[in-house]
Amino acid sequence: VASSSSSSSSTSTVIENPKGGDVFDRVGMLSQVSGVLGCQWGDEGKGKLVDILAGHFDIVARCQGGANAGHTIYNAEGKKFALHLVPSGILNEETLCVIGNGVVVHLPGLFAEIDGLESNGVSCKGRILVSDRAHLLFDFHQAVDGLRESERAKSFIGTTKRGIGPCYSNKVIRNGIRVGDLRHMDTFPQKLDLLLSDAASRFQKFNYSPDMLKEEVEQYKIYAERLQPYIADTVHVINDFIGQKKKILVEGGQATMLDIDFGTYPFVTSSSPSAGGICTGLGIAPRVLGDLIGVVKAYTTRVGSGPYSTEDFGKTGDLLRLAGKEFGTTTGRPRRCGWLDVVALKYSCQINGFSSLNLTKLDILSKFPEIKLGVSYKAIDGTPIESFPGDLCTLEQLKVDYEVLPGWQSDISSIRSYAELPRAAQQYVERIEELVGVPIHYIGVGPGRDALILK
Ligand code: 2SA
Ligand code: GDP
Ligand code: MG
Repeated sequence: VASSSSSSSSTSTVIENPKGGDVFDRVGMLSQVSGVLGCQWGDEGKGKLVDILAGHFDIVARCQGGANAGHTIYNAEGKKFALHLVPSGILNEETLCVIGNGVVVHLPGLFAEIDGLESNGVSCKGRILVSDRAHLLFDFHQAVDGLRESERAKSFIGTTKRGIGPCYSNKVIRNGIRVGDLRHMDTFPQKLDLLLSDAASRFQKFNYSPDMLKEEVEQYKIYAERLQPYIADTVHVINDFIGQKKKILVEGGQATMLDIDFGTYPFVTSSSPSAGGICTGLGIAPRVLGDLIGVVKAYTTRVGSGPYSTEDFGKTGDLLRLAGKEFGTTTGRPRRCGWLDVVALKYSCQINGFSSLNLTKLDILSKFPEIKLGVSYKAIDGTPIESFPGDLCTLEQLKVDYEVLPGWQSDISSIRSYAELPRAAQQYVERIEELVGVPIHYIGVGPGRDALILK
């Protein structure tokens, strides 16, 4: 989970507020129930913002996805942590971390993550709750993920092979096993047998034997005992906290463009990483949702297959990947890179109703003499496309119109106030705000906790 970092990460958590007053004025004013969600195709830097905001919230909760997520954060000493299931509030000692009902939980992975955190001095005892309604993701789901991908031949999705789709499939066809089922180990073998037999009948290459069931059941008896103190009715806990006026921060995994409904289907994940997923994945009523912060990288990256209109296959893409260290946190896969897609960002803002945005990795654009913004789409016959297309064919064929802005070509990574940013960097930020109609309140200029400008 953790490793020491050679990056220029922070040794302090102090963030200057250019408007004066307490450094956390703005952050402290966030709504009682707030959320941090990805605007693009994931890896925008959600984990970093959640880690920074966590000190102002009583609970940090995950509502969807599973160990496909990879959130990289740094502690005050600059030590790097890559989290997958554990919410990014865990480094803040006062914060309770909740894994909600909408998450799919791979117990061996969760325990490995907890062990890694504990061995790096992060206490998890009494600080993590796992919903009894969350679905269990078994090793066999990961095997099935691989088998399904190999069946798709050339149109593979490029999943993380963490078993996410197969586990959500079982949830939806209603033969899944939930965390709460671990309270009843007498009926567990029968349930698991049904699940494994189902997979075996579907996939010839899936070897299922009575020994396999026996071994898995024995293993899960041990896991059930270990998990026992973590299991909770998190719907009740969260709503109780809300009743006591305590603050909840929701951490999204993946992002809107990978949403099962709104993303570039079928090249999406199997959950709802957009605003609706907060309600269904935690049991939070829509009317108590407050500020939602959209996290958007200053350029675009995507890992896995599927259309992405501003992808750059040349030098720009390579330079962004190299400068931005764009490799998957979970799988290490190189991320596809290109300029910011404003059409997709507007669509994401529409779906989520973001109150503000966090523009991340602005420092990575410092290398470019000019910077492009993908501002509109047109069909191959030149007809303007007014909204983000819902069908793959149109998406794959469309052309993007770009606006070209001047670069600033100077290192901005140690700048901590908006006023000190080069004018060209400010113009880039302000042009995005103008095109999208949502204010950018947070600007990331480095991976460390302190590398954040409040605007
Ligand atoms: P899955 O595994 O079924 O959810 O894959 C379906 C698609 O969703 C994409 N996906 C992601 N995209 C970006 N980041 C993710 N997390 C890791 C990270 C990814 C990694 O933080 O870097 O390490 O490769 C993530 N999780 C899922 C996936 O690429 C498929 O396109
Ligand atoms: P997440 O999945 O959205 O939490 O993002 P990831 O952690 O997968 O990927 C974002 C990467 O960018 C991580 O390595 C972060 O440490 C890093 N990062 C976040 N914000 C910034 C920033 O403003 N500048 C730079 N240079 N790196 C950043
Ligand atoms: Mg990530």
